[in-house]
Amino acid sequence: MTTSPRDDDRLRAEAIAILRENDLGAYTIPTKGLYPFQWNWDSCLVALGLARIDEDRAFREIETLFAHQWEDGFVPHIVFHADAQSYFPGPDVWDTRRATPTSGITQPPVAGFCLRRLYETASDREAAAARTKALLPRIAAWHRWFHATRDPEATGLVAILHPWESGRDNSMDWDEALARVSPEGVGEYVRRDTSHVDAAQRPTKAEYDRYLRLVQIFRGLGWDHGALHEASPFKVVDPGFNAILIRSAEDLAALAEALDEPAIAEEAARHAAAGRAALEGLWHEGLGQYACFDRAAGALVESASIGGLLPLFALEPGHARAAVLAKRIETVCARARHPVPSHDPADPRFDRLRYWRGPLWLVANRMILDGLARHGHVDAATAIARDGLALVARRGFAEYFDPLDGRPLGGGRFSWTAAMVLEFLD
Ligand code: 9YW
Repeated sequence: MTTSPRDDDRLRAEAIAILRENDLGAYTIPTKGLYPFQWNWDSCLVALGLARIDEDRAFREIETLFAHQWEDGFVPHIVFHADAQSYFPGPDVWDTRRATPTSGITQPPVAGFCLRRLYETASDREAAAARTKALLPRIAAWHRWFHATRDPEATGLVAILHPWESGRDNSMDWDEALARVSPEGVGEYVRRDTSHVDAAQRPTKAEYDRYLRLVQIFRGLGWDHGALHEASPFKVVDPGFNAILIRSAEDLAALAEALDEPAIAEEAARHAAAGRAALEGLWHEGLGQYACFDRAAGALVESASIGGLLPLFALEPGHARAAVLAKRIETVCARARHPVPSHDPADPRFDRLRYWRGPLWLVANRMILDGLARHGHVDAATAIARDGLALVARRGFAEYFDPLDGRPLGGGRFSWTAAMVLEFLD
C-alpha cells in the first residue's frame, strides 16, 4: 500500500494535532481515557515526534520522566502525575510511597536510543548538547540499575520480573512462566481497560489476576529492588528487551563520547559488548530466531514472537545472524498482509485481535525497520514504513492493528502512533 503527497500532508497535520491534544504541558499521555498518565517508553518514543514540532518540548518529555527516577537509578513504567479514575491499577495499588506516585516496575529502556536521535537531529546544537549532557548520568544510572538488580549473576543479560515490563504485556512469550504464578489471594478488583476497549482485544482475566498478584508480591517487599529478582516467581530474559537495552547502551556510549564524558562512554560500551556476547545464548535454532529464556525454569521458551526479531536493532553491522534474521522477518511478514505481526501467524496461538498476540504496532515496526536499514536492507525498511503510513491514512491513529486486514484496534488517537507517523514521513 502507498500514500499520495496529499495523504502525507494530511497525516502530518493530524499527527501533530494528536500530539498537541495529548500534551499535558511537561508530559504526554498515550491516549485519553484508557491511559491518563505518563508511560516510560511511550514518552521516549513520543519525543521523537515532538522533536519535529518543538525541540525544547521533546527534551522536556524525557526530562520529566527522569525527574521521577528513584535514588537507586530505577525509572518507573508509569508516573501518576495527577489523579484519574479511568485506569486500573492506580497509585493505591502500587503503593510505592513516592512524593509523586509511580509504579514500581520499569519498561523497555529506549531512552538512550531516543536521546541520541534527538541530539543528532536538533537544529539548536548548543541547547541540545547541554540538555543531552545533563541526561547522560541519569540514563547511565538506570542502565547500571538494570545490571545490578536484574542480572545479579553478571550473565550480560537482564530479566524482566513482570510482563508489563516488556511493553508486550500478553505476548505468548510469558504464557508458561505466568502460569506458574499462583493467582491465589489476589482478591476482587475492577478492571477499567475493558470499559474503553473490546475485551477481545485485551489480556484475559486469568492474565490480569497474575499481573496483579506479582504487583502484590513486590509491594509486600516494600519495592526493595535489590530483593525482587530473587523473590519473583516470574523472571524472563527477553531478547527484545535486551536488544533495546544494548542498543541504548551503544547510543549512550556514542553520546558520552561526543559530549566528553569518558567514564560513561566506557561503562556503556562495556555493557553493550557483554549484552551482545550473551545474546547469542538466546538463539533458537528450531524457530530460526531469538527466543526468551525463562530464568526460573532454566529453559528457552518455544515462542516465535516479535521480541525475537528485535535483536536486529542491536546486532553489530556485519554480524553473521543479521542476514538470517532479516530473512526470518521477511518470512513472518509474508504470512500477514501488513508488517510486522507481533507473533508469527503460523503459530496456532496467533490471535489477530488480541493485543501483543498478533496485532502490529508501529513502535515495534520503528525498531525493526531501523534494524533492517542498519544491516543494509533499506528497501525492506522503507516498505514497512510506507505500509504503516498507508494503514494510518486509511484506518486512523489506532493503538495497534489487525495484521491480516488492517482493522484498527485498542485505543484511538494514540500518541506513539502519531509520533511514528512523523518518523515514517521522513
Ligand atoms: C496496560 C501505554 C502502554 C504501553 C504498553 C502497552 C500498554 C498498558 O499500553 O500497556 O495497562 O496494559 O502494552 O507497551 O506502554 O501505551
